Amino acid sequence: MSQDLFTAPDYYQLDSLLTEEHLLVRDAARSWVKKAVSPVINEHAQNATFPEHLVKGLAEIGAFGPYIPETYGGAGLDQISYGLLMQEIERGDSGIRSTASVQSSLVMFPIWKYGSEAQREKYLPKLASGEFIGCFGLTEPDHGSNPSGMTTHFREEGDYYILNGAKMWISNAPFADVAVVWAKDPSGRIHGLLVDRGMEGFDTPETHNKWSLRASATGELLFKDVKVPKENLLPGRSGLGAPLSCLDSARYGIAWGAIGVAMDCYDTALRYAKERIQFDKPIAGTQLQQKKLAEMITEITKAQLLAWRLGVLKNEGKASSAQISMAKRNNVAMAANIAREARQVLGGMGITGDYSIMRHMMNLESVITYEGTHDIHLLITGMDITGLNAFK
Ligand code: TGC
Ligand code: FAD
Repeated sequence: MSQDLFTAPDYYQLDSLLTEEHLLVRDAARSWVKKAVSPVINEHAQNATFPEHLVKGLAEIGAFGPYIPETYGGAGLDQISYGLLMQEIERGDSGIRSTASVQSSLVMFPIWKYGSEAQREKYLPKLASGEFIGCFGLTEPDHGSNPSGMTTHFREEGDYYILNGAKMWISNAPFADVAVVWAKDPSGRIHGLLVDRGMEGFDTPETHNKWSLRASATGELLFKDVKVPKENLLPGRSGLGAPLSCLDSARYGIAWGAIGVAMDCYDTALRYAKERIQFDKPIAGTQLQQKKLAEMITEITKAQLLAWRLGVLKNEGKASSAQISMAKRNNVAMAANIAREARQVLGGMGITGDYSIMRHMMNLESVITYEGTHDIHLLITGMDITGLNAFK
Protein backbone atom coordinates (compact mmCIF):
# COMPACT_ATOMS: atom_id res chain seq x y z
CA MET A 1 0.00 0.00 0.00
CA SER A 2 1.14 3.60 -0.61
CA GLN A 3 2.24 5.58 2.43
CA ASP A 4 -0.52 5.99 5.03
CA LEU A 5 -1.35 9.72 4.91
CA PHE A 6 -4.60 9.40 6.86
CA THR A 7 -6.04 12.55 8.42
CA ALA A 8 -9.24 12.05 10.40
CA PRO A 9 -12.22 14.25 9.56
CA ASP A 10 -13.93 15.97 12.52
CA TYR A 11 -16.49 18.19 10.81
CA TYR A 12 -18.59 18.89 13.93
CA GLN A 13 -15.68 19.25 16.36
CA LEU A 14 -16.54 16.05 18.14
CA ASP A 15 -13.07 15.91 19.64
CA SER A 16 -14.25 18.57 22.07
CA LEU A 17 -16.72 16.02 23.48
CA LEU A 18 -13.88 13.64 24.29
CA THR A 19 -11.86 13.56 27.50
CA GLU A 20 -8.09 13.74 27.64
CA GLU A 21 -8.01 10.00 28.26
CA HIS A 22 -10.19 9.31 25.20
CA LEU A 23 -7.85 11.39 23.03
CA LEU A 24 -4.75 9.68 24.41
CA VAL A 25 -6.16 6.21 23.82
CA ARG A 26 -7.34 7.12 20.33
CA ASP A 27 -4.14 8.80 19.26
CA ALA A 28 -1.98 5.94 20.51
CA ALA A 29 -4.12 3.49 18.54
CA ARG A 30 -4.05 5.75 15.49
CA SER A 31 -0.27 5.96 15.40
CA TRP A 32 0.09 2.21 16.05
CA VAL A 33 -2.19 1.48 13.08
CA LYS A 34 -0.14 3.79 10.85
CA LYS A 35 3.12 2.27 11.98
CA ALA A 36 2.24 -1.41 12.33
CA VAL A 37 -0.92 -2.22 10.34
CA SER A 38 -0.89 -0.05 7.22
CA PRO A 39 2.53 -1.17 5.94
CA VAL A 40 1.67 -4.89 6.02
CA ILE A 41 -2.08 -5.23 5.67
CA ASN A 42 -2.38 -5.24 1.88
CA GLU A 43 0.07 -8.11 1.56
CA HIS A 44 -1.68 -10.14 4.25
CA ALA A 45 -5.07 -9.54 2.67
CA GLN A 46 -3.77 -10.44 -0.80
CA ASN A 47 -2.20 -13.65 0.60
CA ALA A 48 -5.13 -14.40 2.93
CA THR A 49 -2.90 -14.66 5.98
CA PHE A 50 -3.51 -13.37 9.48
CA PRO A 51 -0.69 -11.04 10.65
CA GLU A 52 -0.04 -12.88 13.92
CA HIS A 53 2.79 -10.55 14.81
CA LEU A 54 0.22 -7.76 15.39
CA VAL A 55 -1.26 -9.54 18.42
CA LYS A 56 1.37 -8.11 20.78
CA GLY A 57 0.76 -4.54 19.58
CA LEU A 58 -3.01 -4.95 19.91
CA ALA A 59 -2.50 -5.97 23.53
CA GLU A 60 -0.17 -3.02 24.13
CA ILE A 61 -2.68 -0.41 22.90
CA GLY A 62 -5.32 -1.91 25.22
CA ALA A 63 -7.43 -3.52 22.48
CA PHE A 64 -7.86 -6.79 24.39
CA GLY A 65 -10.37 -6.10 27.13
CA PRO A 66 -10.47 -2.27 27.01
CA TYR A 67 -13.25 -2.10 29.61
CA ILE A 68 -12.29 -5.20 31.61
CA PRO A 69 -10.99 -4.17 35.07
CA GLU A 70 -7.26 -3.82 35.46
CA THR A 71 -7.28 -6.47 38.23
CA TYR A 72 -7.85 -9.04 35.46
CA GLY A 73 -5.32 -7.48 33.09
CA GLY A 74 -7.84 -5.35 31.18
CA ALA A 75 -7.35 -1.66 30.44
CA GLY A 76 -10.15 -0.46 32.75
CA LEU A 77 -11.33 2.12 30.22
CA ASP A 78 -14.83 3.40 29.55
CA GLN A 79 -17.09 2.54 26.62
CA ILE A 80 -16.13 5.56 24.52
CA SER A 81 -12.45 4.66 24.73
CA TYR A 82 -13.41 1.12 23.71
CA GLY A 83 -15.34 2.51 20.74
CA LEU A 84 -12.48 4.79 19.69
CA LEU A 85 -10.06 1.86 19.80
CA MET A 86 -12.33 -0.13 17.50
CA GLN A 87 -12.66 2.88 15.18
CA GLU A 88 -8.92 3.25 14.82
CA ILE A 89 -8.18 -0.46 14.42
CA GLU A 90 -10.91 -0.92 11.82
CA ARG A 91 -9.57 2.13 9.99
CA GLY A 92 -6.61 -0.16 9.41
CA ASP A 93 -8.60 -3.30 8.60
CA SER A 94 -11.92 -4.87 9.66
CA GLY A 95 -10.23 -8.24 10.10
CA ILE A 96 -7.82 -6.89 12.67
CA ARG A 97 -10.72 -5.22 14.48
CA SER A 98 -12.50 -8.59 14.36
CA THR A 99 -9.66 -10.19 16.26
CA ALA A 100 -9.89 -7.49 18.93
CA SER A 101 -13.72 -7.59 19.06
CA VAL A 102 -13.87 -11.34 19.46
CA GLN A 103 -11.14 -11.37 22.09
CA SER A 104 -12.68 -8.53 24.12
CA SER A 105 -16.43 -8.70 23.73
CA LEU A 106 -17.05 -12.32 22.89
CA VAL A 107 -14.42 -14.11 24.96
CA MET A 108 -13.22 -11.86 27.81
CA PHE A 109 -16.66 -10.31 28.40
CA PRO A 110 -18.52 -13.63 29.05
CA ILE A 111 -15.66 -14.97 31.19
CA TRP A 112 -15.64 -11.74 33.21
CA LYS A 113 -19.46 -11.47 33.47
CA TYR A 114 -20.52 -15.10 33.72
CA GLY A 115 -17.33 -16.97 34.67
CA SER A 116 -16.25 -18.27 38.08
CA GLU A 117 -13.45 -16.47 39.89
CA ALA A 118 -11.12 -19.36 39.01
CA GLN A 119 -12.01 -19.02 35.31
CA ARG A 120 -11.43 -15.26 35.42
CA GLU A 121 -8.02 -15.67 37.00
CA LYS A 122 -7.01 -18.49 34.68
CA TYR A 123 -8.00 -16.89 31.38
CA LEU A 124 -8.42 -13.11 31.56
CA PRO A 125 -4.82 -11.96 32.17
CA LYS A 126 -3.53 -14.22 29.40
CA LEU A 127 -6.22 -13.04 26.99
CA ALA A 128 -5.48 -9.39 27.86
CA SER A 129 -1.77 -9.79 27.16
CA GLY A 130 -2.34 -11.72 23.93
CA GLU A 131 -0.64 -14.84 25.29
CA PHE A 132 -3.99 -16.57 24.68
CA ILE A 133 -6.28 -15.93 21.73
CA GLY A 134 -9.94 -16.80 22.08
CA CYS A 135 -12.88 -17.46 19.77
CA PHE A 136 -16.67 -17.52 20.14
CA GLY A 137 -18.78 -20.36 18.79
CA LEU A 138 -22.44 -19.52 18.35
CA THR A 139 -23.21 -19.93 14.62
CA GLU A 140 -23.78 -23.43 13.24
CA PRO A 141 -24.08 -24.73 9.68
CA ASP A 142 -27.89 -24.78 9.94
CA HIS A 143 -28.39 -21.98 12.49
CA GLY A 144 -27.03 -18.53 11.71
CA SER A 145 -29.60 -15.78 12.26
CA ASN A 146 -31.57 -18.10 14.55
CA PRO A 147 -29.03 -19.37 17.09
CA SER A 148 -31.81 -20.58 19.39
CA GLY A 149 -32.18 -23.58 17.06
CA MET A 150 -28.60 -24.75 17.68
CA THR A 151 -28.02 -28.50 17.93
CA THR A 152 -24.55 -28.59 19.54
CA HIS A 153 -25.19 -30.31 22.86
CA PHE A 154 -23.59 -31.82 25.93
CA ARG A 155 -24.43 -34.36 28.64
CA GLU A 156 -22.94 -35.17 32.03
CA GLU A 157 -20.55 -38.05 32.55
CA GLY A 158 -18.77 -38.16 35.92
CA ASP A 159 -16.56 -35.07 36.32
CA TYR A 160 -17.00 -34.12 32.66
CA TYR A 161 -19.47 -32.91 30.11
CA ILE A 162 -19.40 -34.77 26.78
CA LEU A 163 -19.74 -32.22 23.97
CA ASN A 164 -20.87 -32.99 20.40
CA GLY A 165 -21.71 -30.77 17.45
CA ALA A 166 -20.24 -28.23 15.05
CA LYS A 167 -19.87 -24.46 14.73
CA MET A 168 -18.95 -22.62 11.55
CA TRP A 169 -17.78 -19.16 10.48
CA ILE A 170 -15.78 -18.73 13.66
CA SER A 171 -13.28 -15.83 13.68
CA ASN A 172 -9.85 -16.74 15.14
CA ALA A 173 -10.85 -20.44 15.34
CA PRO A 174 -7.80 -21.86 13.51
CA PHE A 175 -5.33 -20.64 16.13
CA ALA A 176 -7.47 -19.93 19.21
CA ASP A 177 -6.23 -21.30 22.53
CA VAL A 178 -9.72 -21.30 24.02
CA ALA A 179 -13.22 -21.31 22.54
CA VAL A 180 -16.33 -20.00 24.28
CA VAL A 181 -18.84 -22.51 22.94
CA TRP A 182 -22.61 -22.20 23.27
CA ALA A 183 -24.35 -25.56 23.54
CA LYS A 184 -27.56 -27.11 24.87
CA ASP A 185 -27.89 -29.31 27.94
CA PRO A 186 -30.23 -32.33 27.79
CA SER A 187 -33.20 -30.09 28.70
CA GLY A 188 -32.43 -27.78 25.74
CA ARG A 189 -31.09 -24.90 27.89
CA ILE A 190 -28.12 -23.01 26.35
CA HIS A 191 -24.86 -22.72 28.36
CA GLY A 192 -21.35 -21.45 27.66
CA LEU A 193 -18.44 -23.91 27.88
CA LEU A 194 -14.73 -23.10 27.77
CA VAL A 195 -13.13 -25.56 25.37
CA ASP A 196 -9.32 -25.54 25.36
CA ARG A 197 -7.17 -26.34 22.34
CA GLY A 198 -5.79 -29.83 22.70
CA MET A 199 -8.90 -31.41 24.22
CA GLU A 200 -9.38 -34.76 22.53
CA GLY A 201 -12.04 -34.76 19.80
CA PHE A 202 -11.84 -30.94 19.28
CA ASP A 203 -10.78 -29.73 15.81
CA THR A 204 -10.63 -26.25 14.25
CA PRO A 205 -10.22 -26.51 10.46
CA GLU A 206 -9.68 -23.22 8.62
CA THR A 207 -12.26 -21.91 6.14
CA HIS A 208 -10.54 -20.95 2.89
CA ASN A 209 -11.65 -19.29 -0.34
CA LYS A 210 -13.03 -16.06 1.19
CA TRP A 211 -13.16 -12.81 -0.80
CA SER A 212 -13.74 -10.83 2.39
CA LEU A 213 -11.89 -10.42 5.71
CA ARG A 214 -8.92 -12.09 4.08
CA ALA A 215 -6.51 -10.95 6.79
CA SER A 216 -8.68 -12.60 9.48
CA ALA A 217 -8.61 -16.35 10.05
CA THR A 218 -12.04 -18.00 10.03
CA GLY A 219 -12.76 -21.64 10.79
CA GLU A 220 -15.02 -24.34 12.11
CA LEU A 221 -15.22 -25.81 15.59
CA LEU A 222 -15.85 -29.55 15.52
CA PHE A 223 -16.68 -31.51 18.66
CA LYS A 224 -16.70 -35.29 18.73
CA ASP A 225 -17.29 -36.62 22.24
CA VAL A 226 -15.06 -33.89 23.69
CA LYS A 227 -14.58 -34.38 27.45
CA VAL A 228 -14.92 -30.89 28.93
CA PRO A 229 -14.17 -30.66 32.68
CA LYS A 230 -17.21 -29.54 34.64
CA GLU A 231 -15.34 -26.52 35.98
CA ASN A 232 -15.22 -25.20 32.38
CA LEU A 233 -18.94 -24.37 32.30
CA LEU A 234 -19.71 -20.65 32.72
CA PRO A 235 -21.82 -20.72 35.87
CA GLY A 236 -23.16 -17.15 35.91
CA ARG A 237 -25.85 -17.18 33.22
CA SER A 238 -27.66 -19.60 30.92
CA GLY A 239 -30.19 -19.18 28.11
CA LEU A 240 -29.87 -17.42 24.75
CA GLY A 241 -29.67 -14.05 26.50
CA ALA A 242 -26.12 -14.93 27.63
CA PRO A 243 -24.52 -15.08 24.15
CA LEU A 244 -26.79 -12.27 22.92
CA SER A 245 -25.52 -9.98 25.68
CA CYS A 246 -21.95 -10.58 24.42
CA LEU A 247 -23.14 -9.64 20.94
CA ASP A 248 -24.42 -6.33 22.31
CA SER A 249 -20.88 -5.43 23.32
CA ALA A 250 -19.33 -6.52 20.02
CA ARG A 251 -22.03 -4.85 17.92
CA TYR A 252 -21.43 -1.60 19.80
CA GLY A 253 -17.73 -1.81 18.91
CA ILE A 254 -18.59 -2.43 15.27
CA ALA A 255 -20.78 0.70 15.20
CA TRP A 256 -17.58 2.65 15.97
CA GLY A 257 -15.33 0.47 13.82
CA ALA A 258 -17.39 1.15 10.71
CA ILE A 259 -16.76 4.89 11.19
CA GLY A 260 -13.04 4.20 10.97
CA VAL A 261 -13.46 2.47 7.61
CA ALA A 262 -15.68 5.26 6.30
CA MET A 263 -13.20 7.93 7.42
CA ASP A 264 -10.36 6.13 5.69
CA CYS A 265 -12.30 5.81 2.42
CA TYR A 266 -13.43 9.44 2.54
CA ASP A 267 -9.96 10.75 3.36
CA THR A 268 -8.40 8.73 0.55
CA ALA A 269 -11.03 9.84 -1.96
CA LEU A 270 -10.76 13.51 -0.95
CA ARG A 271 -6.97 13.52 -1.30
CA TYR A 272 -7.10 11.68 -4.62
CA ALA A 273 -9.82 13.95 -6.03
CA LYS A 274 -7.78 17.05 -5.24
CA GLU A 275 -4.71 15.63 -6.96
CA ARG A 276 -6.23 13.87 -9.96
CA ILE A 277 -6.40 16.14 -13.00
CA GLN A 278 -8.87 15.40 -15.79
CA PHE A 279 -10.08 17.90 -18.38
CA ASP A 280 -7.32 20.23 -17.11
CA LYS A 281 -8.62 20.56 -13.54
CA PRO A 282 -8.76 18.51 -10.34
CA ILE A 283 -11.77 16.19 -10.37
CA ALA A 284 -12.54 17.56 -6.86
CA GLY A 285 -13.61 20.76 -8.66
CA THR A 286 -16.43 19.00 -10.47
CA GLN A 287 -19.95 19.03 -9.07
CA LEU A 288 -20.44 15.28 -9.32
CA GLN A 289 -17.35 14.43 -7.28
CA GLN A 290 -18.20 17.15 -4.74
CA LYS A 291 -21.65 15.61 -4.33
CA LYS A 292 -20.03 12.29 -3.47
CA LEU A 293 -17.55 13.82 -1.02
CA ALA A 294 -20.09 16.15 0.62
CA GLU A 295 -22.52 13.29 1.16
CA MET A 296 -19.73 11.15 2.62
CA ILE A 297 -18.75 13.71 5.26
CA THR A 298 -22.41 14.29 6.11
CA GLU A 299 -23.02 10.59 6.70
CA ILE A 300 -19.78 10.15 8.65
CA THR A 301 -20.71 13.05 10.92
CA LYS A 302 -24.18 11.61 11.58
CA ALA A 303 -22.65 8.22 12.36
CA GLN A 304 -20.11 9.79 14.72
CA LEU A 305 -22.89 11.51 16.65
CA LEU A 306 -24.89 8.29 16.85
CA ALA A 307 -21.90 6.32 18.16
CA TRP A 308 -20.87 8.99 20.63
CA ARG A 309 -24.38 9.27 22.09
CA LEU A 310 -24.64 5.48 22.29
CA GLY A 311 -21.31 5.46 24.12
CA VAL A 312 -22.64 7.97 26.67
CA LEU A 313 -25.73 5.79 27.20
CA LYS A 314 -23.53 2.70 27.52
CA ASN A 315 -21.34 4.40 30.10
CA GLU A 316 -24.50 5.20 32.06
CA GLY A 317 -25.75 1.61 31.71
CA LYS A 318 -28.76 2.85 29.73
CA ALA A 319 -28.12 1.63 26.16
CA SER A 320 -30.73 -0.89 25.00
CA SER A 321 -29.98 -3.82 22.69
CA ALA A 322 -32.28 -2.26 20.09
CA GLN A 323 -30.35 1.03 20.20
CA ILE A 324 -27.13 -0.92 19.63
CA SER A 325 -28.72 -2.74 16.69
CA MET A 326 -29.71 0.55 15.09
CA ALA A 327 -26.17 1.92 15.36
CA LYS A 328 -24.51 -1.26 14.07
CA ARG A 329 -26.88 -1.44 11.11
CA ASN A 330 -26.74 2.25 10.21
CA ASN A 331 -23.00 2.70 10.55
CA VAL A 332 -21.98 -0.42 8.66
CA ALA A 333 -24.35 0.37 5.79
CA MET A 334 -23.05 3.95 5.81
CA ALA A 335 -19.47 2.69 5.55
CA ALA A 336 -20.34 0.22 2.79
CA ASN A 337 -22.00 2.98 0.73
CA ILE A 338 -19.06 5.31 1.25
CA ALA A 339 -16.57 2.61 0.27
CA ARG A 340 -18.42 2.10 -3.03
CA GLU A 341 -18.61 5.80 -3.79
CA ALA A 342 -14.98 6.38 -2.79
CA ARG A 343 -13.85 3.52 -5.01
CA GLN A 344 -15.50 5.25 -7.94
CA VAL A 345 -13.77 8.56 -7.16
CA LEU A 346 -10.45 6.76 -7.66
CA GLY A 347 -11.45 5.33 -11.04
CA GLY A 348 -9.30 2.36 -12.05
CA MET A 349 -6.79 3.01 -9.28
CA GLY A 350 -9.55 2.26 -6.81
CA ILE A 351 -9.50 -1.45 -7.55
CA THR A 352 -5.81 -1.87 -6.73
CA GLY A 353 -4.14 -2.78 -3.46
CA ASP A 354 -2.22 0.51 -3.64
CA TYR A 355 -5.23 1.99 -1.87
CA SER A 356 -7.24 0.59 1.03
CA ILE A 357 -10.72 1.17 -0.36
CA MET A 358 -11.38 -2.05 -2.28
CA ARG A 359 -10.11 -4.14 0.66
CA HIS A 360 -12.41 -2.21 3.02
CA MET A 361 -15.31 -2.66 0.62
CA MET A 362 -14.85 -6.42 0.50
CA ASN A 363 -14.39 -6.62 4.28
CA LEU A 364 -17.64 -4.76 4.86
CA GLU A 365 -19.56 -7.56 3.13
CA SER A 366 -18.70 -9.67 6.18
CA VAL A 367 -19.24 -6.90 8.68
CA ILE A 368 -22.73 -6.23 7.31
CA THR A 369 -23.49 -9.96 7.76
CA TYR A 370 -21.85 -11.00 11.00
CA GLU A 371 -22.99 -10.01 14.48
CA GLY A 372 -26.53 -10.02 13.06
CA THR A 373 -27.25 -9.25 9.42
CA HIS A 374 -28.43 -5.87 8.13
CA ASP A 375 -31.96 -7.27 7.83
CA ILE A 376 -31.96 -8.91 11.27
CA HIS A 377 -31.07 -5.58 12.88
CA LEU A 378 -33.88 -3.89 10.98
CA LEU A 379 -36.28 -6.50 12.36
CA ILE A 380 -34.94 -5.89 15.87
CA THR A 381 -35.75 -2.17 15.47
CA GLY A 382 -39.13 -3.08 13.98
CA MET A 383 -39.95 -5.30 16.94
CA ASP A 384 -38.79 -2.65 19.39
CA ILE A 385 -41.01 0.09 18.00
CA THR A 386 -44.10 -2.01 17.21
CA GLY A 387 -43.93 -4.66 19.92
CA LEU A 388 -44.56 -7.26 17.21
CA ASN A 389 -42.08 -10.04 16.34
CA ALA A 390 -41.61 -10.37 12.57
CA PHE A 391 -38.85 -13.02 12.77
CA LYS A 392 -41.05 -16.04 13.21
P1 TGC B 1 -35.55 -13.97 21.72
O1 TGC B 1 -36.69 -14.87 22.12
O2 TGC B 1 -35.85 -12.63 21.19
O3 TGC B 1 -34.55 -13.81 22.95
C1 TGC B 1 -34.09 -14.90 23.72
C2 TGC B 1 -33.66 -14.36 25.07
O4 TGC B 1 -32.56 -13.46 24.89
C3 TGC B 1 -32.92 -12.14 25.36
N1 TGC B 1 -32.30 -11.20 24.41
C4 TGC B 1 -31.18 -10.55 24.70
N2 TGC B 1 -30.42 -10.52 25.80
C5 TGC B 1 -29.33 -9.74 25.79
N3 TGC B 1 -28.96 -9.04 24.71
C6 TGC B 1 -29.68 -9.05 23.56
N4 TGC B 1 -29.28 -8.37 22.48
C7 TGC B 1 -30.86 -9.82 23.52
N5 TGC B 1 -31.80 -10.07 22.58
C8 TGC B 1 -32.67 -10.92 23.14
C9 TGC B 1 -34.42 -12.11 25.32
O5 TGC B 1 -34.92 -11.16 26.23
C10 TGC B 1 -34.75 -13.52 25.75
O6 TGC B 1 -34.54 -13.64 27.15
P2 TGC B 1 -35.43 -14.64 28.03
O7 TGC B 1 -34.94 -14.42 29.41
O8 TGC B 1 -36.85 -14.18 27.79
O9 TGC B 1 -35.18 -16.01 27.49
O10 TGC B 1 -34.64 -14.82 20.75
P3 TGC B 1 -34.91 -15.27 19.26
O11 TGC B 1 -34.56 -16.71 19.17
O12 TGC B 1 -36.27 -14.85 18.80
O13 TGC B 1 -33.79 -14.48 18.45
C11 TGC B 1 -33.74 -13.10 18.43
C12 TGC B 1 -32.69 -12.61 17.41
C13 TGC B 1 -33.05 -13.03 16.00
C14 TGC B 1 -32.69 -11.11 17.49
C15 TGC B 1 -31.31 -13.15 17.78
O14 TGC B 1 -31.26 -14.51 17.73
C16 TGC B 1 -30.20 -12.59 16.94
O15 TGC B 1 -29.67 -11.55 17.31
N6 TGC B 1 -29.78 -13.25 15.82
C17 TGC B 1 -28.58 -12.86 15.07
C18 TGC B 1 -27.48 -13.86 15.37
C19 TGC B 1 -26.14 -13.20 15.47
O16 TGC B 1 -26.00 -12.00 15.60
N7 TGC B 1 -25.12 -14.01 15.46
C20 TGC B 1 -23.79 -13.51 15.66
C21 TGC B 1 -22.81 -14.65 15.85
S1 TGC B 1 -21.26 -14.11 16.49
C22 TGC B 1 -20.54 -13.28 15.26
O17 TGC B 1 -21.06 -13.03 14.23
C23 TGC B 1 -19.18 -12.83 15.54
S2 TGC B 1 -18.39 -12.05 14.23
C24 TGC B 1 -17.12 -11.50 15.15
C25 TGC B 1 -16.15 -10.68 14.45
O18 TGC B 1 -15.32 -11.25 13.71
O19 TGC B 1 -16.13 -9.44 14.73
P1 FAD C 1 -28.69 -16.84 7.40
O1 FAD C 1 -29.17 -16.78 8.81
O2 FAD C 1 -28.90 -18.11 6.64
O3 FAD C 1 -29.36 -15.65 6.60
C1 FAD C 1 -29.40 -15.58 5.17
C2 FAD C 1 -30.23 -14.37 4.77
O4 FAD C 1 -31.57 -14.53 5.26
C3 FAD C 1 -29.70 -13.06 5.40
O5 FAD C 1 -29.84 -12.02 4.46
C4 FAD C 1 -30.66 -12.83 6.57
O6 FAD C 1 -30.79 -11.44 6.88
C5 FAD C 1 -31.96 -13.39 6.01
N1 FAD C 1 -32.89 -13.80 7.08
C6 FAD C 1 -32.70 -14.73 8.03
N2 FAD C 1 -33.77 -14.82 8.83
C7 FAD C 1 -34.67 -13.90 8.38
C8 FAD C 1 -35.95 -13.50 8.80
N3 FAD C 1 -36.56 -14.03 9.86
N4 FAD C 1 -36.60 -12.55 8.09
C9 FAD C 1 -36.00 -11.98 7.01
N5 FAD C 1 -34.77 -12.32 6.56
C10 FAD C 1 -34.12 -13.27 7.25
N6 FAD C 1 -20.38 -16.50 14.09
C11 FAD C 1 -19.93 -16.86 15.34
O7 FAD C 1 -20.65 -17.48 16.12
N7 FAD C 1 -18.66 -16.52 15.74
C12 FAD C 1 -17.81 -15.84 14.94
O8 FAD C 1 -16.68 -15.53 15.34
C13 FAD C 1 -18.25 -15.48 13.63
N8 FAD C 1 -17.39 -14.88 12.76
C14 FAD C 1 -17.76 -14.68 11.46
C15 FAD C 1 -16.82 -14.23 10.52
C16 FAD C 1 -17.19 -14.09 9.20
C17 FAD C 1 -16.17 -13.66 8.19
C18 FAD C 1 -18.52 -14.33 8.79
C19 FAD C 1 -18.95 -14.14 7.37
C20 FAD C 1 -19.46 -14.78 9.70
C21 FAD C 1 -19.09 -14.98 11.04
N9 FAD C 1 -19.99 -15.50 11.98
C22 FAD C 1 -19.56 -15.85 13.24
C23 FAD C 1 -21.31 -15.94 11.55
C24 FAD C 1 -22.31 -14.79 11.37
O9 FAD C 1 -22.74 -14.31 12.59
C25 FAD C 1 -23.48 -15.33 10.53
O10 FAD C 1 -22.98 -15.48 9.20
C26 FAD C 1 -24.67 -14.41 10.56
O11 FAD C 1 -25.26 -14.39 11.85
C27 FAD C 1 -25.75 -14.82 9.53
O12 FAD C 1 -26.00 -16.19 9.57
P2 FAD C 1 -25.98 -17.04 8.19
O13 FAD C 1 -24.71 -16.74 7.49
O14 FAD C 1 -26.26 -18.45 8.55
O15 FAD C 1 -27.13 -16.44 7.33
